[in-house]
Amino acid sequence: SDMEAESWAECMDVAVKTALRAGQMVRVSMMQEKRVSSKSTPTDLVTEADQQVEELIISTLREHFPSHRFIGEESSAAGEKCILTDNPTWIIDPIDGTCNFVHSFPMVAVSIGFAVKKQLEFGVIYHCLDGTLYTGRRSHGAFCNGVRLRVSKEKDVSKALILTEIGAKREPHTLDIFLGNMKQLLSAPVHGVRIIGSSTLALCQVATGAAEAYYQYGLHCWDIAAAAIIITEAGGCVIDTTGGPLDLMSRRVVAAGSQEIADYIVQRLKPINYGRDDDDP
Ligand code: 2AM
Ligand code: CA
Ligand code: CA
Ligand code: CA
Repeated sequence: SDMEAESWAECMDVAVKTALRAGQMVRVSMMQEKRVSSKSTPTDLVTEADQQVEELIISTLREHFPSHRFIGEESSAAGEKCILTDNPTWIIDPIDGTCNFVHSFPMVAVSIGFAVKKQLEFGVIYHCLDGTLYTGRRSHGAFCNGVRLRVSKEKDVSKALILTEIGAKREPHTLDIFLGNMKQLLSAPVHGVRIIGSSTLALCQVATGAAEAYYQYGLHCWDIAAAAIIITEAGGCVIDTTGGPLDLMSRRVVAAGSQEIADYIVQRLKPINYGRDDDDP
């Protein structure tokens, strides 16, 4: 209803303010000494700041919207099911690019997505170090610092700049698939491949048209929720790596400016199977 649409706009205002505050906290923490530990593997890093920033975001949002549900990377226990219900749900990555954060490599973002009835309503991504704010709201377009975003119209993969990431799992088998996919792209040949260390900021580059596509296997719902609505609203295509519709829990995504380049990735690259976010633990 109109009243509901109105209230989601209010949620988005709160999301923007909260992302800016969280981003400020990330900037400050980045200049201080970091306490780093690892989670599932030695390269799966987490810092005190990840937990503190998530705590700030969730407590702020919960104060405004006590009946809503919250899914956040650092409050989702390892191996625990991550279930998206029909209830209004906030999907939060407090620091996307933790490894960058640890090294003070300036590609770090706060990502806040919001879904109702499992449909994304809006997303807010704040690039903490250059102060760029990306937003997208269903049926209202996508913006970067207030400027309307449009994806690249390029259809030819040999003229594409492609982005991906390397996850924390580095088993020989997954590395072989990763390298096979690299070889496929580099010999297509695409113009270039970039790995910037932040899934959400990489996805924002697809939304602005600075890159033609992004693909990744192994990410979680908090890595894609906000970005998916931003790219869709910028006219892009966000799908599952099987070619079907995006499934936030599938841990796979292909985002592209054009269907043609998305199809190329679906057809020519080999997915790595990491299971689902909502798998039984
Ligand atoms: P994070 O920094 O929030 O953990 C590079 O590591 C990018 O991929 C980051 O955006 C990171 O998010 C994300 N990422 C983390 N773990 C991953 C995994 N297992 N598979 C794929 N991407 C992952
Ligand atoms: Ca992480
Ligand atoms: Ca992330
Ligand atoms: Ca994170």
